[in-house]
Amino acid sequence: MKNELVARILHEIADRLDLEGVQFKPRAYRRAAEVVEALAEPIEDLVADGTHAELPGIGEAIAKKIAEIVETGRLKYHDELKAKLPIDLHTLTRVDGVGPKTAKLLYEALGVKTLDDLEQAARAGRIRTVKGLGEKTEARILRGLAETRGAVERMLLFAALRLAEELVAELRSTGLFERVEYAGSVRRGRETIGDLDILAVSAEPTSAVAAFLALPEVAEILSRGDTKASVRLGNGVQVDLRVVPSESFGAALQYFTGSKAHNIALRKLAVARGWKLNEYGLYDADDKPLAGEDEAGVYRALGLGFIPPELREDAGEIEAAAKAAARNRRGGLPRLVELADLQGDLHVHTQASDGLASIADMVAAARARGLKYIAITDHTRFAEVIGGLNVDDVAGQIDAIGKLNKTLRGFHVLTGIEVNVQPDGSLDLPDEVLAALDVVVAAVHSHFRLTKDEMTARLQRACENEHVDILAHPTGRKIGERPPCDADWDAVFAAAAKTGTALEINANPIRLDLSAELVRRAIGAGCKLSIGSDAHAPEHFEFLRLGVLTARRGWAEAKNVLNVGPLRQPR
Ligand code: DGT
Ligand code: CA
Ligand code: CA
Repeated sequence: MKNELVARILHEIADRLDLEGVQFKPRAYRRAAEVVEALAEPIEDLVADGTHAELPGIGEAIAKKIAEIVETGRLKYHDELKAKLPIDLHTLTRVDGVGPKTAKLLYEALGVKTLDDLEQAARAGRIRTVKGLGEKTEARILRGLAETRGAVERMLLFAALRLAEELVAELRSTGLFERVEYAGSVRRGRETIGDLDILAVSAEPTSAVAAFLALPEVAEILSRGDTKASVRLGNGVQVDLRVVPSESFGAALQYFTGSKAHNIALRKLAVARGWKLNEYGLYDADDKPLAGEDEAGVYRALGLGFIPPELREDAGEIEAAAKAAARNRRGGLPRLVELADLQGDLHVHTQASDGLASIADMVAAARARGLKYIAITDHTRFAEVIGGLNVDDVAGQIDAIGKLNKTLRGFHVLTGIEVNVQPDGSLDLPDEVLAALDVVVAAVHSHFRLTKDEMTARLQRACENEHVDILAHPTGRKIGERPPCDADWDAVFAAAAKTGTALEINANPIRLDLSAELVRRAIGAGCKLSIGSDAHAPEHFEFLRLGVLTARRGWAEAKNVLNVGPLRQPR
């Protein structure tokens, strides 16, 4: 689907119009981009019957432009704007410390057009020579570059999952396959994905490979064989397909799911018994097959409980799976939290701040996903969010939610707020206002570059406020855009555990914050977790799935998660 492409071009038009000093128009393009980004269905389907013009915030002119992008893959108007300022604005502005204005400044002063140019300029110490920028900016850009480099060639998990599922569905619909599954890092739920690995069983491998090569997304064939092929899609993503015999499917799924480190550790276990493990199966010393058709069978034959893909990083999961595996299918592995365990979402926005929908619309979408409660946690009115809530607005929203709750059966809306944690750790709403709300989510939205000690004290102080229930997106990182802030996480987690403040796993695709590594440490420190969508549109409840994958990669069980199970009586 082309939603991402359309949203990216619209965002970039907004940035470029901003730089030209154009009024109002940038806002319209930005809103249109957000609407397209939030869509669950492919934009090309809406364009096909013209209904994209009926989307909220999309006027006639922008609707025409969207149709042009969908039909031709580009937009003349965008090309004209690009000709005036010929730089890779989208990639450059992904670097922490580089906004559109800085990018323009760097182009005019130093001729920086690409990420490579930026890196050269930063390394040569030329950025500090530009009027308005300095050594501090240069150092920040150098740090940011490392982050962006790592992610630019990799895809976010959300996009990768959608793509993998689409490709698998398309292959299944050809009728040429007995089985098709995706493997690799996307199956393990890693936060970024290098390429997609698809595994299949087919009675006619040659036709099966041909069907893969004929998929409409394929732009370039990288290699082809009788039972495997690699392609590059139009969006630049590489996809590998392997067709295997059905008696090897489980072993191949295990092998190509990885991780490599997990596979190596597993193979050692086989070798220690004088056996052999590869993508075709598990074999004894006489080459007699012991397992291969089904994945769990491979683990069982090795004396292990089934290890969920999210845990396969050689981080203690094999030792855990070996414990008491004979008596218990899971061995000593955790009973990982599942999406179906979640009954609520404690981080939701509406159009009262920077969301796109009403409370009622968000409630309807949450119900449709099987949730039983949500907390409305709009932003306060601080500098960066236009239209956030002030003290009077909070009172008004509490009233409105009270009335709405009277009309709902089997669903409850909690009142809440997302308060800003200021640099000294205080909050931007007075305690008596916070006391009147069911849920207080506290989050850092500015001053990310305090020293480690300052940031630690800031987050600890936020936890220590008795009204704060959840510390949202604790590290502030944006994958590929902004590195996590520097804090003594064990000290922050200790404060959270002591005060009963839950730590959020923010499920927004670009955040996934806490990361899986920090989730595991937070659980070790005795903290509760809250898996929050941070939804700004009805479709965003889908993000919860990413939050659950991240929780699972951090070894989280249902009992570690606040929004599992029915709502306990609000205070
Ligand atoms: P990615 O694509 O970078 O996000 O990460 P993966 O994990 O999908 O890695 P990829 O696509 O290179 O390979 C898919 C899986 O195949 C990998 O997770 C484990 C397996 N694999 C690849 N190369 C090796 C290897 O040299 N040894 C072993 N044991 N397994 C390998
Ligand atoms: Ca891969
Ligand atoms: Ca691969």
